[in-house]
Amino acid sequence: RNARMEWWREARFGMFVHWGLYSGLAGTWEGKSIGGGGVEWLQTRVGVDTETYTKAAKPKFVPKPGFAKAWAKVAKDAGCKYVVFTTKHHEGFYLGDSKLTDFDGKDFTGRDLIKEITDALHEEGLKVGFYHSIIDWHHADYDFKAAKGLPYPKQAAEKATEPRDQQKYIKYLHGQVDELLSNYGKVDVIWWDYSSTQFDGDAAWGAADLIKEVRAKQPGVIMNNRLYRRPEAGFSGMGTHNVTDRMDPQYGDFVTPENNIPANGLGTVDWETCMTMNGTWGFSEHDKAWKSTEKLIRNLIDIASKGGNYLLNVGPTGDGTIPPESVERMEAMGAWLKKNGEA
Ligand code: FUL
Repeated sequence: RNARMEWWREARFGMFVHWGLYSGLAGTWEGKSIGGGGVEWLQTRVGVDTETYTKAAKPKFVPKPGFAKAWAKVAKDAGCKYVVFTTKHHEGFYLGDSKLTDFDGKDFTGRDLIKEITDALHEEGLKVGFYHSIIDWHHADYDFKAAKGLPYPKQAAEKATEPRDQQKYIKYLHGQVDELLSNYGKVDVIWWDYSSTQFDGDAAWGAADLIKEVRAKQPGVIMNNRLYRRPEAGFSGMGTHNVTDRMDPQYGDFVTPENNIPANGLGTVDWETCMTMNGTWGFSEHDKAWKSTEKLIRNLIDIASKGGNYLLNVGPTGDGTIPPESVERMEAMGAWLKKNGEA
């Protein structure tokens, strides 16, 4: 474990990217803002089924040529050592070319977008992380009833009369993870998202097997612990309670609090704070509440000084453009790091 964690412990700064079908919708449904917060949840927030959602979202998701190179450059110039991007978010849309579904980049755009992004990151010498959602609002066997309490689009639930077989979904999830580890060369991080308090991660997602499968295929991969429920590890309301003395490699390698790191850090536990630059992970045309560059630099110093990594999010638009406000902030952080001899 120490061997695979070495680069990560030195890295300190990474770029997070939330990009999917929701990006083109930009936090707007039927001409109105869906409100603040994570607009990548648009489908559940407005309650629609996949068909309705896809019809609106697909025409607005049009990746421009070379978008991935631009991402890689922004990250590199900012002094990031790694990039974690959404290979699939809760909506279920897979950015690559999957044999297991046609709800993917290849079928929608004719391109394997995961490959484009991964190649671009490798060219810049950046480490590659895959955020992969274990929640899936699209898959016909994703059992939202078994997934007690995990949000699921209401209208979709009403329409779902066919029985669902979570075992089939688990097979699909594991199969797609295998594709992720087979098709894009070396993977450095898998960032699972997310199990919740109610779950037995093993029964719901085949969590223990998933971790074993990843390790068998690519032993160097570093994983977060969001496959499990509290208190074993897991999604702890984005906080850090209950995880400090419980981080065991069988649950993953690091924890992912979003804030509130105690003054002395988290002892021997490896952690990474992920954060938005405004108030949403996915792109919103309404959210202009950008954190100041000074604030972001202070966060980086604070987190690094307590022994953590800072995974700072950008949410590109439907054509893959990182908003200028984000680019500007990333550039300023890079300039600061250079001046202070860190990049
Ligand atoms: C959460 C997700 O539900 C959000 O949409 C976002 O991806 C955040 C980083 O993690 O669990």
